[in-house]
Order: sequence, then C-alpha cells, then structure tokens
Amino acid sequence: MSESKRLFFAIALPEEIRAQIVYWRAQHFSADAGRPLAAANLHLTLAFLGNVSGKKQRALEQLAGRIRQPGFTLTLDDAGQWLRSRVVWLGSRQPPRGLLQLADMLRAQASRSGCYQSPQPFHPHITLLRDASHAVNIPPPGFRWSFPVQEFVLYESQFLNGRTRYTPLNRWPLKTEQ
Ligand code: 3AM
Repeated sequence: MSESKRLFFAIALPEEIRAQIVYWRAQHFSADAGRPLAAANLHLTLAFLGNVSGKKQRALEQLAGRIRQPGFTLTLDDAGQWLRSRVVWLGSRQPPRGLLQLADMLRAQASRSGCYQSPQPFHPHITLLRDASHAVNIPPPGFRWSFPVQEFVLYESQFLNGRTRYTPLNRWPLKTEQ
C-alpha cells in the first residue's frame, strides 16, 4: 500500500505579490509578533484534506479534474488576527463568488471522499504569521494587491529538518474569466 501524504487544495500567489507581501510584513510586524511563513509557502487554502492514501489522492484528483469553474480576480485588501488560532492573515473584504464556489466544491468532494471537513464556515485567508498569541496592531494593507486566479493547486505539506515545505503535486485550470 502506498504511503499517505498530508494534502490540501489551495490557490498559489504570484511571485511578485508574495515578495510585496513579505516586504510589507517585515515593515509592520516585529519579530516577536509571530512566526512568519516563508515567502514560498504563502497560499490561500481552499480545502484541507489531511493524511490521504495514494488511492484516495487519485480519486480526489479525478474529482478535482471535473470542476468547471470560472477564474476570478482576487483582491487582498483586508488583514486581521485570529487570537484563537494565533494567526495574522490577509484576505478580501468581498471574496469573489468564484472563490467561494470553488472552495465549496472542493470541500464537498473531500467530505464525500471521507476527508473530515470542519463545520466552521470557510474564511478565505492567507496566513502571514503563526503563533501570534498576543494581540498585535494590524495595519491595513498598504495598497491593493490584485491578481487573476486561473488555476488551483494540490499541495503536499511536509515537515522536514524543522521546516514546513509545501510542494505542488498537481494543478487544474479554471475557465477563462468572462
Ligand atoms: O493557510 P492556512 O493556515 O489557513 O492551517 C493549515 C493551513 O491553512 C491548514 O491547512 C493548510 C496547510 O497546512 N490545516 C492544517 N491542519 C488542519 C486541520 N486539521 C488544517 N485545516 C483544517 N484542519
């Protein structure tokens, strides 16, 4: 039997947006605010799958390949902190409908395939800092970060040599924006 992998579906961020976010984060948050995610790891999770066997991964990939959703523009114009989960995040004041529909579909497919899905509503966000256990001042994003989302990605999450690494395993296109 093949080994299981820790998997999640997410949206990747363009490299130049990641660089701008990391620069903004370094300007506004001190080292004791929390543990910054590496630039390469910045992403927006759509559905967390947990530990998945090779067989289940292939079934989930087939289902993902059947999704016919339009692309959308993602604007990162909101930021905040969740003290319970100890994260500082970036998000959208008005998440696009296409994003919410895509996450709904992937979460429903995951749930039907036996991957536990939290009953909590989906709050699309990009985690910037983890272990942010004390309240910090969150400035508004300095300017609008907007970019077209034309695909979604299946990532493997690994913890190796004290570091978290996210490796893209597969990706699927969204339909061209109207
Ligand atoms: O980008 P964020 O931080 O929202 O928090 C984990 C991360 O999402 C989330 O999956 C993404 C990649 O690791 N995650 C990890 N364990 C989880 C769990 N048990 C989880 N989401 C839900 N349930």
